[in-house]
Amino acid sequence: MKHKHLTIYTATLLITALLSCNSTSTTKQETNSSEAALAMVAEGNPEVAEVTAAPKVPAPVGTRAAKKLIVNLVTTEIEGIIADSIPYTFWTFNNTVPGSFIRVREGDEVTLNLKNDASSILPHNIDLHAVTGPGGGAAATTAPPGKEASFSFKAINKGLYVYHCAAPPVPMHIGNGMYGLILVEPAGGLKPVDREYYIMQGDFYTKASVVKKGLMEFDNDKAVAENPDYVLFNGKKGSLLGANMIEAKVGETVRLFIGNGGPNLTSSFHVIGEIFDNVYLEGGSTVSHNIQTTMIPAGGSAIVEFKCDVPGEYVLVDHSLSRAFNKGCIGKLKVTGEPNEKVFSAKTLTKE
Ligand SMILES: [Cu+2]
Repeated sequence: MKHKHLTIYTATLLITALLSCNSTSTTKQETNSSEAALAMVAEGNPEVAEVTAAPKVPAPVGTRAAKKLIVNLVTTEIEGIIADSIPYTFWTFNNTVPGSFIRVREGDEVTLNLKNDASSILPHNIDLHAVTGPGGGAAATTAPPGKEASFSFKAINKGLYVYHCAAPPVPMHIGNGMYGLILVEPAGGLKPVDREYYIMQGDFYTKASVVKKGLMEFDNDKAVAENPDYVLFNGKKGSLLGANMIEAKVGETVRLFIGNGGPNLTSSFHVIGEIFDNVYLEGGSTVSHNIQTTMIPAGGSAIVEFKCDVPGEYVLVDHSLSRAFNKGCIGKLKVTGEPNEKVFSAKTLTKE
């Protein structure tokens, strides 16, 4: 017995030592990663980056070297439909909620040009969480209506980051839809998958506009109380339903870039009938496996990956379910292909 105890004790010590050694080296590697990205030289002439409206994402960076990129965004104040033919005054980056998806590689040197459309009433700017520097670029890019402002940054930390307008009052600018995602891919790129989609959750607080009959606009009292009328994927009820469902085929791997613009609520992101094989927690470098629901803070993100094993319609929700079933936070992934009855069989047993 004594010998057995000693063996278990020795084994425990060994495992503890290995684990602590591993965690030390991981930390060191991560520190060196941003240092390595900082040292990368982005050569050649600047190129205009491809940006996309949700649920589409730009092409992966693949194996290309670090380069110089130009990202052009326009801020606008426009009327759009929030739900059931109800118009709402959205404030946007590139006329969409969420704003355009930006995809860069670590080590890239990015010049961001922010033009505030001449039809705007207020100044706007951009704070990118992927930026290391004061305000994430907010002060540097503050532009009155009709003006343009620019700044440059080097993408030194890989991950999936939120960007948003940070002009005061900030909750109002975000609450009107001024947010989006920027992905900083690692050198060599993320592992290829069959399908990638861009989805952002936001909470919306509405009241009747005094400017135009029937039009809705931001309600500050409801925002302060954190009691939204709508919680939505991609800025519109039904944006991922019916003809707008995202799609995949049986056997394909799917990667979702999920963001939460807020301005207030934390999301409990879940896909009914799927288990996430991989989740890049909070959009960072820690990858967890076999996750049912992942928490996405306001101003945060997650990358989720899974393989589609059987056909059907899979419902995307914030698992704070009143938001899904009463406030609009619901979407669908349609998977087509052959059934696999080993994985799932819908045969029901009837009792006489
Ligand atoms: Cu703004």
